[in-house]
Amino acid sequence: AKLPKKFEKNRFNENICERNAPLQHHNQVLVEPLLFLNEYWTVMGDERRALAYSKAAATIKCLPFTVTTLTELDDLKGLGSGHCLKVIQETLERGHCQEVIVKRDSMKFQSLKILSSVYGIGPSLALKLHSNHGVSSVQDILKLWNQLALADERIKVGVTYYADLSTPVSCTLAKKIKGIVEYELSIIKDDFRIEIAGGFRRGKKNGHDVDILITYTTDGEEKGILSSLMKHLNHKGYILHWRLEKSSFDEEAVFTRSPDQISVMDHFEKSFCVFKCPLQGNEIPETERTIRIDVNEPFPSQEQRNWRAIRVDLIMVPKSQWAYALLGWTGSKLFMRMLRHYSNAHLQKTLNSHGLWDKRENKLIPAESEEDVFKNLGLSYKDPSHRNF
Ligand code: TTP
Ligand code: MN
Ligand code: MN
Ligand code: MN
Repeated sequence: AKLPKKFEKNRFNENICERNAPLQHHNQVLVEPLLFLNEYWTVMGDERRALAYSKAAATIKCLPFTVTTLTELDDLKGLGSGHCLKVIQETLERGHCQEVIVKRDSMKFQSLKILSSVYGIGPSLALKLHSNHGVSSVQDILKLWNQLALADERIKVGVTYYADLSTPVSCTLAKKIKGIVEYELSIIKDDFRIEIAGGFRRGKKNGHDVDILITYTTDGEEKGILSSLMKHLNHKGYILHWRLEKSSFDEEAVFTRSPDQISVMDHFEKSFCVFKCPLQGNEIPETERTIRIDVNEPFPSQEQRNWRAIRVDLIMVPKSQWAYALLGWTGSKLFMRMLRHYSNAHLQKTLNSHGLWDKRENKLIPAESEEDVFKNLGLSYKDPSHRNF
């Protein structure tokens, strides 16, 4: 096989955490069907299969050249068992994959995709609504609202603001939200640090939400601030809905009781919010003027509406955990999964958003910055823009 001279297969395979996954890569056509199948199985509730496609897509994203023949992929780690390769082969040969076309048209998939995109509805509830109640759309949820008796308050919010919440959030709006939070914090107590994490920090132009991390100069100073911040934000009319989660961090519980668990859940004090974000006239996207769903409490009419609903995650972090929290909340989810596996299986250390635990020495390894975290893992530093696995 003719591989570009610079590409060293052994190095590429050595440690997958050392790969670089940029947003713009060389194999858009190949990655697309793999990402679709990842989405398909996520929506259908088969996480294991979804993960296999997500890993295969990530491997292709990291290649520094455009794949033209299957032999160029021989012996590459991360492409999974035969099925991912079949999808790749067919895409190389025919420019598309028949399985994707068939699955894309599946009514069940289309219904579940819409349902699980509603804030508060996950894949399992979506399946229940579809199979037991014949629900296929947001309109169906509205029609059957009383009968379905959905207890989770978030679903009501998710349905009410469905059009807004399914419109991508721009980087500009993310920064506007950050500015609002920053201002209210500065009134409460100075000397904080605030950072947008998530996809925006990885260089994405759009996101489904805004992830905001906050810390103060020393551990403990952050106590009580988040409730106070929510009071201020509510008072100013910035909040449509929120759910506060108390901090449940306990060193022993987090690091020693289930050291092998590969989980994204963390124990920070946080607020899952739906912001009422003020808009300038030119910031109201065209789509919002046409798609709108009215429930019991309808929107003000479009003419009056100078705001939109945006999902915002606010996370309060004790200073000593900041570096690990920033890494964890910057993601991507697959990158963090890879790092946790590597750390656990190859270093005998447990990594999560609170810290890095040395299982042999039974102690935490401190870090001031993300650079420190990478050093502690024995890896070279990776810029957020290369963490788009
Ligand atoms: P998301 O906001 O779900 O994903 P994203 O920002 O990468 O993409 P999008 O543009 O669609 O918003 O999660 C951001 C990161 O936060 C992700 O790497 C997982 C992490 N995370 C935690 O660490 N703990 C949590 O409890 C949750 C909900 C997310
Ligand atoms: Mn996000
Ligand atoms: Mn989020
Ligand atoms: Mn391994």
